[in-house]
Amino acid sequence: MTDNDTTPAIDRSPLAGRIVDTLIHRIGKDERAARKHDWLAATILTLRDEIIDKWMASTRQAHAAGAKRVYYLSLEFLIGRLLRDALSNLGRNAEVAEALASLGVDLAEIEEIEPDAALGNGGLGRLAACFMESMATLELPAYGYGIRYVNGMFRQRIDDGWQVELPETWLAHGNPWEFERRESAYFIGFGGEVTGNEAGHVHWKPAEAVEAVAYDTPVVGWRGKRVNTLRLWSARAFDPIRLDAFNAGDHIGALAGQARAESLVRVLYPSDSSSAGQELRLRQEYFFSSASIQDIVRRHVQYFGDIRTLPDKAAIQLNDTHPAVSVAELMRLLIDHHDLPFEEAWEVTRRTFGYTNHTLLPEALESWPLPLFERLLPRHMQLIYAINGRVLREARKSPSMGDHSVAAISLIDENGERRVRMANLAFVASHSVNGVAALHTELMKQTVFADLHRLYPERINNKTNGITPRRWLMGCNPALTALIRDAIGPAFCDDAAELRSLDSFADDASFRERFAEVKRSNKVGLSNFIRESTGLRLDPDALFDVQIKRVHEYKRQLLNIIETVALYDQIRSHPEKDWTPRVKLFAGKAASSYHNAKMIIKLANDVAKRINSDPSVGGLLKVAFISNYNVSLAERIIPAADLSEQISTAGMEASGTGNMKFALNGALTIGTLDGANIEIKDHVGDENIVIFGLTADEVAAKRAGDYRPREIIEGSRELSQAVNAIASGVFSPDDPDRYRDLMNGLYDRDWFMVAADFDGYAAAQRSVDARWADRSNWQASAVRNVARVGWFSSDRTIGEYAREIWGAM
Ligand code: 4GP
Repeated sequence: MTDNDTTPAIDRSPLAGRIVDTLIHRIGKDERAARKHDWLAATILTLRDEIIDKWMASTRQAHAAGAKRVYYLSLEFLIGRLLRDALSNLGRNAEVAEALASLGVDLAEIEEIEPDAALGNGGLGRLAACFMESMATLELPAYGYGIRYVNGMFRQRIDDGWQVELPETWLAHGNPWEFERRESAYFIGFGGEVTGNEAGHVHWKPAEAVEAVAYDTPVVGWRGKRVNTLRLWSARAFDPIRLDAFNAGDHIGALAGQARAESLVRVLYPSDSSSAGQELRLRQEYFFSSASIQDIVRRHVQYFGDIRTLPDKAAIQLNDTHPAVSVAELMRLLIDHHDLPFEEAWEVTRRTFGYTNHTLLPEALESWPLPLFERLLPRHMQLIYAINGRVLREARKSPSMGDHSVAAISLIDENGERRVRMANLAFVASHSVNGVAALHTELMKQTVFADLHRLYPERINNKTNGITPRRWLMGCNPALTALIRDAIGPAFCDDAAELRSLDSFADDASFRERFAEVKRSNKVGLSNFIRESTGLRLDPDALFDVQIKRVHEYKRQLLNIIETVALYDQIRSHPEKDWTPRVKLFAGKAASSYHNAKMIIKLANDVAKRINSDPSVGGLLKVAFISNYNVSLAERIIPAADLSEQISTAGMEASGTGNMKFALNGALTIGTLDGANIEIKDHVGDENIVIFGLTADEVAAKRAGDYRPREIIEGSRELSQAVNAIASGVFSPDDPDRYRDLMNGLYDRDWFMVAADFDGYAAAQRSVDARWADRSNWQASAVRNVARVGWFSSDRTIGEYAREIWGAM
């Protein structure tokens, strides 16, 4: 940073002294040579030193109390940056900013260069991160377990409108947050054979093995009351180099073992709703499940002695089915290593596990070809057969279970190529199975788990998702936080439900004005960012209409884009009308193998290019696709949004959590009756949300019946004009056929009901225009949104998990 020679040492606080000391003695740089990354690392390491004391105290306390521990197993943790969060949760922001300033370093600037830890694809991974923070806040002794991917979610670049995927190198400058725990290493085997002896002891002799090594990151709860551990596994070969091979001249081959081990933790699979289907993915799942279960069992035996008391002292939550093989792994350890009889092991397992389902999309329901599973995990396959036998016998006893139901319950899918059904395994092995929003939970009972639900009617329960208000209000929107504190005092910082007191301020004109000023200044900030990164100039007084999330057909970015095109047509045909100036913002990544999602990104960019350069819309409409959507970008965009697009095909978005973040920051939702939108509507009130479109039942009925999208498109002038314009190359003159297939998909099938919902959506958008015209009413609604969504705090959600599933509170 700056040359600090002139900074007099006497002005420095002890904290500033500690940061410099860290810089010199742990980074090995003096102030003159230090670059921004060095200051960032020195600041984090200094803070980490202080966190360690609390961390150890937390562990000691849980140990002394003999407390039950919660283990959250997740293949994804989308944690984002940690410094700002940690500082704010420790209440050290001002002090650290001041100390750094005395060293000529700007805290905000170094916060900005902290890489995003993007170890997840989307909602499920971000939920895991919010949950980690809330568990620490509620002072639950909890561990998160996952994989330390070397390359997390890919970095997205937009080249000529196309998504290009680049490796994300979040570890390039090292990771000052983490501790490598060389002593916490486990043997993870694959393949080989299973033998038994006369005494009935089973022995699995794996053909290959790697070592799982733990890396721990502290997770600081609000007010620093408790610090929990996020333990991520990395892989190492037992023989990092085969010297015989090396000395014989095979320099590459000598390192193959290490390369194979590393490949296990190299990448996060870039898919959030289609199972990757690769052997490597199954290996990853087993690798982290086995390491985590071994660690949990070791800790329990060390502290409590008797493995049979595991369910009293440990609750293991499976974040979707990715860690479901843990069930078989625990059974294996209990039976083969701890000599429990099968029935007793099963009882321990079932009482220990809970399973959360995050999506009903059929392509996301994981199943593995049986031969693959058996080859990789022969002992686990035996145990799964044994579990299956037990479950099916139970099912057969129930008179209401016919052959069809028994086949649906089976852990083995016998239709076509035989496969192991991970969702069924997770379901039968858990004492609790939960959905993530009320509608989703109902649909779980009616659809994918209908038969399992009849067999075990007590098992399915709902836990509506939540978000941490520390990151998603206090961290990302300090101006709004200060305004709220001014109005209602600080109680909401400790309990988001207290936001309710803000409700009456919706009627206070002067408060509304200040509220509007905060929003405007956030919009100015975002506009500046967009101008700097794309060159596009935006009017901060226009309505900022935002859709940011993974790009997927069911989330219907396409509906939004087509409506944008229709609006563009209308503005051009009727320039005399009083149009609402709008900015349409998009951001999101498409899975690399998902063709249509990538075409939708290109279309958004093509439409943006055309509209933004057309003088005839007179600046009334601008469209921007912001590249590389991630947690930090969301933190920047959400506080600046006026309108939140939550327009999935009803029945397909399990919950959504972006919807909650926008409402908490004073955006109105335009949305379908899907996922948690329904509960958001119940909380904010019908008059403070814009709902349109088919219900989940109507979608199901249409799909089962005679849905004819072509007739609908042809019957709607606006829609057919927009679809035809796109299909005929108006937005892709360089390649007029580019969108023909995408549009034909709407005419011919339209599985996601874009056509059916178009008119309703367009009408809802015009009602948004009308609301926006009455600005004080709009602001009042925005204030009411903030005031009424405190319930969607992940503290509330975690409280429910802790009491109703984990028995840990
Ligand atoms: C997501 C769901 O699509 C989203 O609706 C939900 O809010 C989120 O989980 C958290 O529960 N699912 C995934 C996934 O991210 O990979 O299945």
